[in-house]
Amino acid sequence: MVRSRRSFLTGLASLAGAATAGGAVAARGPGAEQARQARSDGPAPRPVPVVTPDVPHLPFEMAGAVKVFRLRAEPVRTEFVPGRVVDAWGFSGSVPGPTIEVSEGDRVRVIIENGLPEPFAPHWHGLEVPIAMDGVPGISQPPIAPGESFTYEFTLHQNGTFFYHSHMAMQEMMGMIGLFIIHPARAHEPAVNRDFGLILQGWALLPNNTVPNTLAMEFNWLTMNGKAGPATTPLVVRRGERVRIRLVNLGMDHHPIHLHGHQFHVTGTEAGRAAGPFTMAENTVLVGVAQARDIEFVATYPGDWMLHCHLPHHMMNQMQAMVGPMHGEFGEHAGHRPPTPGFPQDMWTPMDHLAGDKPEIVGLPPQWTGAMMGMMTLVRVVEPELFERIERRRAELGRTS
Ligand SMILES: [Cu+2]
Repeated sequence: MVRSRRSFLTGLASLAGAATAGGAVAARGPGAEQARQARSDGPAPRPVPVVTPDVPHLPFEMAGAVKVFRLRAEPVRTEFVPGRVVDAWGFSGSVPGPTIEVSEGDRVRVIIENGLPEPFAPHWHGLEVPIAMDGVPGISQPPIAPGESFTYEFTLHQNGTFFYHSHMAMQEMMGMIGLFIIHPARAHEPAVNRDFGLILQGWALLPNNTVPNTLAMEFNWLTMNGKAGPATTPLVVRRGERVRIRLVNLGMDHHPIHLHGHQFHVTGTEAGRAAGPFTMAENTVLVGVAQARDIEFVATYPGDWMLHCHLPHHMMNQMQAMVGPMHGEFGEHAGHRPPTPGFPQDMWTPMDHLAGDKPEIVGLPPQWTGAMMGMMTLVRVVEPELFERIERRRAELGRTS
């Protein structure tokens, strides 16, 4: 039987009980539900499923007690924003690759097929697995030749934010990474109501080229889950909910990720859950290359809050095309010219048409896209009514990621 994303969610939800009763959480204020759970002698709070906007989950089937995943490394044509076509490499039709979501204690088998035109092997970043399963070509195994496959199998005794990626450096820069989320049997406390995963990537794409230049040292497209602002999908939460966002970086630059309007705590790294208590509040966390950072906060303040890399060049799209008098003459912002011709400092570029009509942007004001570029998304802290409206629309569209 093939287990879909939906059946995984159902399984988690049936275990979750009160942990997902978000409406009650909002009604009682920040942290109330978590505090109740901590005192309760009832069923242990179970983790909520992770949501990875714009990236699908990888389905699995059961072979006895083993969860069997099939993953194909292959070229993937994608778009960072509508119309910006990119010939990247990814897995099973997605860049980044589909999210593998499992639980501590699971026995997993991943059958990897190499659909690339060159040899390849995938590494399980942070996982403590037997050396034969480590995925390092030439060391732990021969590279997987084009058209061939290799089967990895191991038991998971960790939990946290992990990821898989090609262990060929230039293939990493073609996009070959995916999340590997391992939930604990019992949710870490205080339990979160929402759990998101975002992969941070940088790309070098010359104008009129669709193939990333993996040798370049200057990066002009910066993405979250394979999308650049304003095509990133906002993270929508109810006011009062406790939220976890898992940030993973694989590329050539480090990214200081900043959240507006709230303070958060870093509760985990690429090695799993950090030891509490978490006493250092921050609103900007540096996510270095090959690192993961889990941040958690209570969404206290209603509003549409930016979550973005704070490196100025990472807050723009294809920056060389924006320089000088070219900027401001075309498209939606025709007629808006920089106050000083020849200087690129004015980056205001409304481009609402690039955001589409996805449920997660319902209610945003016209021209909300004017400064939404690069490695940037929104955390929308909304009241229950708007939340339910967005969820209903997502359900109508069959959206689960
Ligand atoms: Cu950055």
